[in-house]
Amino acid sequence: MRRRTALVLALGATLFAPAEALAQNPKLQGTVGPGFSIRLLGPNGQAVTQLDPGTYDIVVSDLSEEHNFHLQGPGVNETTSLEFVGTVTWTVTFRDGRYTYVCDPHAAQMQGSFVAGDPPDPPPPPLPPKVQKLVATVGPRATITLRNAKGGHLHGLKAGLYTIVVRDRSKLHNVHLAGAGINRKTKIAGTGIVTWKVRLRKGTLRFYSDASPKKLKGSVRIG
Ligand SMILES: [Cu+2]
Repeated sequence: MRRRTALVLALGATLFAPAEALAQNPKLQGTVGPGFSIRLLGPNGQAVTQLDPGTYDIVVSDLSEEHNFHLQGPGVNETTSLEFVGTVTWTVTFRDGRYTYVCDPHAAQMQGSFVAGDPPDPPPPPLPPKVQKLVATVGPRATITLRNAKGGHLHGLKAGLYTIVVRDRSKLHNVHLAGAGINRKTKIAGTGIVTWKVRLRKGTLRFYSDASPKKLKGSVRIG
């Protein structure tokens, strides 16, 4: 045994610089359980938040049957099973990117993450919900429509905030929107343009003229 080690070391010394031949993968210590805790510590005993890309040995102590340790990110997807209790070592190579470790059944409360190298910027936060625009038109002939801002037909809408531009172009008809959380109308004899800001709820939004509610009518599903 000793002879073999010596031989490997001698070979290593000729093939590599000595420091590289003896270099070991840096070690990280992952622990999950026994309570609702999950950790990944670096050689200094601090939680890992930033690493250089490269190959690491991850020693994972899974201390609970209720929890697992799942490490995921670019090029890496390692997990202990839920029932497993014990210690495993994974040799993984981190490249530039973001990595997360979670207990899968309790991912909301048992999770952590770190970055390796110089990852791409995180995606921007989601924009506030857009107020969508609709256009309701009655007249000048005996027609009523509810369209999107580009004049396209509606095939169902999502519940949410809407600006509805109401174009009443007929002195014989009005626009009446009812259902899905609203009930508003223009005057039959009047004409003009008004804008209503409304919050549409799930249901059926009906639009019709009160002068001819069976002929000038339509509806759209709000889902
Ligand atoms: Cu868990």
